Amino acid sequence: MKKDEEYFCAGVTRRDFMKTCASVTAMLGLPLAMHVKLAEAVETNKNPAVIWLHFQECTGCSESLLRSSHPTISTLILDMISLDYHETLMAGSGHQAEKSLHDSMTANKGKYILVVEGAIPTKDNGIYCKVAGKTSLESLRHLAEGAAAIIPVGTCASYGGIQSVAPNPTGAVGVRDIIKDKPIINIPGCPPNPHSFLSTVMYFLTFKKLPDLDALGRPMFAYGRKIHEHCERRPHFDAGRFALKYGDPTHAEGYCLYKLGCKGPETFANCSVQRFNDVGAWPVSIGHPCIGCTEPDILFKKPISEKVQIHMPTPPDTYANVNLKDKGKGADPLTTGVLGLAAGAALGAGAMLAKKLPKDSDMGDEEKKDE
Ligand code: FSX
Ligand code: SF4
Ligand code: F3S
Repeated sequence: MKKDEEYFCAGVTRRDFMKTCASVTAMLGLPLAMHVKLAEAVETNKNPAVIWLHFQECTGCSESLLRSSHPTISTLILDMISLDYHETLMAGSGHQAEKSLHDSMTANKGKYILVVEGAIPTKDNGIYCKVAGKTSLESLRHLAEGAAAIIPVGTCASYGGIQSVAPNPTGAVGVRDIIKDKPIINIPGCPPNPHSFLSTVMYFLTFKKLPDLDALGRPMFAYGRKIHEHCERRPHFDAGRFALKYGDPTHAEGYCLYKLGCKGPETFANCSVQRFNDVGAWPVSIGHPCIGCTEPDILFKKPISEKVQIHMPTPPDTYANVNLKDKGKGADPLTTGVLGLAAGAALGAGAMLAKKLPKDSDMGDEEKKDE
C-alpha cells in the first residue's frame, strides 16, 4: 500500500490525490466508499490518449483549467491523461505538431478522447477557421472518426457560444450539430468548471461509459440542478431582499441579484456548490449576476440586465417584513428565518396566508417602473 506522503504524480501527494478522488466521488453522487474504486481506475488506466482541438474561441476554457489556484486539479488532469495534441500547450509546432497528431490518431484509433474547444464555422464550407490548411469542419469530422468519445469543453464547442449569436456571420455551431454517430458529453460554461471536466474523465475511466446526460448532452451530476437552488444569496431572495443597483447599499449588503438580471433561476450548473479555483469564488459570490453561461438559449442571447421569468419573485407573506429603509428596526435575518420556519409549520397545518403585495416604499424608483 502506498503511503500518504508518496507522490501520485509531480506535485500531487497520494493524500491530495485521494482527497480529490473523494471530492469527485461526492460530486458524482456516489457513495463515499467508491472513491477507492475511482482511485484504482485512474491508476490502472492512466494516460488515455487525448487530442484537444481549438476552433473559434478565446481559450478561456484551457486557461481556467490550467490556472486553478491550487495546482492539484490541473496537475492531475495533465498527469492522468496523455495530452498528445493541444495547440496552446504543446512545445512543437508546424509539421512536428501535425506529426504528433497523426501518430496519436493512428496509434490510438478507436480509443482516444477527442476534446473540442470552440465553435465550428460551417458557412462557405467552413473557411472562417483553419489550422494547418484544414478547416475546423474537416478536422473535426476526420478526428471524430477514430475517437472513443468526444468532450466539447465550453459553451462554444457545446452549442456555438458567442460566435453563433445572430446574425452568426460564420454559421458557427457546436459539435453535436455536426457529429451524430459518437458519444458526446458536453461540458458547457464560459468557461466551465475544471472539476466538471475532471469528474467526467474520471467517470469515463472508471465505468467505461458515459455518465447520465440531460437533454442538452450535459452530465447530470454537474448540470442536474439550478444554481439558484444552492446560492448563498438565496435566503435574501426568499426574504425579498434584492440588490437594486451596482455599488449601492443593497448591493453592498450582499442581497439577491435577481433584479440585476441574475439568470440563476434558469441556469443548470454546479457553480454555487463547486465554485471556482479552490478559493470558493463564483460570479454571484463576488457580486455579479449569473449570465447563464451554461445555457445555449441564455448566454449572449438574453441581455445581462433582463430579469428571467419566475414564479413569485416577491415572497409570500410567510416572512417578516424586512427592507432596507427599516434597517435596524425590522427583523434580522435570523428572526426572519425563524419566522419563516414558524409560518412554514403553520402552512403545513393547513393555514392559508394571504400573499402580500410589495409596498412602493420597499422598492427603488427604478423598480416601481418595472413592476
Ligand atoms: Fe468559448 Fe472556451 Fe467561452 Fe472562451 O475556449 S466557452 S468563449 S470561455 O474559451 O470556448
Ligand atoms: Fe442567487 Fe441569483 Fe438566485 Fe438570487 S437569483 S438567489 S443571486 S442565483
Ligand atoms: Fe456561468 Fe452563471 Fe456559473 S455565469 S459560471 S453558470 S454563475
